[in-house]
Amino acid sequence: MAGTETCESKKRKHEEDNEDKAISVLQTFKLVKVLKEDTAKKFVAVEGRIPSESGTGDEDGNNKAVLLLEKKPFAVDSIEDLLNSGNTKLTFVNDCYSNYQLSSSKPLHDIKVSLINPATEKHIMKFMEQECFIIHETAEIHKTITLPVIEKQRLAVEWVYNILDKKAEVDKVVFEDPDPENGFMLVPDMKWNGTEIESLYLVVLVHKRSLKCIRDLDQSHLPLLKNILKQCPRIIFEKYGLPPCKLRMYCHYEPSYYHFHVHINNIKFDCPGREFLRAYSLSDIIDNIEMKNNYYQEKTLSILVAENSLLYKELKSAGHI
Ligand code: M7G
Repeated sequence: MAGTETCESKKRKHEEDNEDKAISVLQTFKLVKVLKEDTAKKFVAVEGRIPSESGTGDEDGNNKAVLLLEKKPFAVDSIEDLLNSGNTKLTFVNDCYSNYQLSSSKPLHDIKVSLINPATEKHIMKFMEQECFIIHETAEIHKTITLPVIEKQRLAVEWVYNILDKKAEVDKVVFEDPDPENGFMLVPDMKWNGTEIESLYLVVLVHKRSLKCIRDLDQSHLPLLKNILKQCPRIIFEKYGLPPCKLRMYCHYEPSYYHFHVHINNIKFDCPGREFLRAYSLSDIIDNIEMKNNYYQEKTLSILVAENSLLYKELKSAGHI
């Protein structure tokens, strides 16, 4: 018994040390440039440098890093607290209209910070404001241009394998179906804080590692897709009380990460990436494959290509742009 306790407390101490380390890393961040800013969404993505611990950084010993900062939504049930929580200055008044500047010390004004360290050029590109073009990707373009580019330059999916292997986010897993063919893990997306139902966002990661994206899907994957479509809404309703008719379930094409996954979010949530050019509804995917086995191998798919990407360069030199 005493041995178990010592083991537990050692584990806790180790976790606390890791947390302290992760927090102090954030404090060493030096800003290089703004990659993208969205004042309406109160979001900014910046590139910076962080001293490398492994000695793998640049000549100054720094890693490239990407930092994403986003103001969190208001907690409506604390509005009265907020109004009484700090310095209030009147900035405008006319008839029944008035504006105030309220500086609150309440956590209502917390900021969600995401750090990618070390960040690759691909990460930096992903968050950089860029000119984008629509390309109609035929099966032939996919085979001869897109696939070789993906092979050369895709973002690592270590974070996915860490979840599937239970090395990361272990305490966050909402549900697991362990079947290697038709099973999956359901976890909160890192974009979501896990509490506000208005912005509910989960991601389904399939166990089958050979599946990369919707282009790989055919009728042999229908049991997997139907399993996700059937189980996830039920689990989400049981855990979060949000009914199936309030859920958006879709895949991205092209995705950023080539391990097959499904996005699930609250239809109320105005989340990035739900726009028609990238989002393919899971139920439509199932229907299309049921009608035609090789639908996604043959279909021309519209994709958004960023000007600074290798894909853009290759498509341009092949005369597709
Ligand atoms: P995607 O369609 O490949 O690319 O989706 P996108 O990021 O352009 O949408 C990957 C999804 O996985 C996104 O919604 C990410 O927010 C989410 N995600 C990315 N990472 C690195 C993690 C992670 O480490 N943990 C979790 N839980 N979600 C992640």
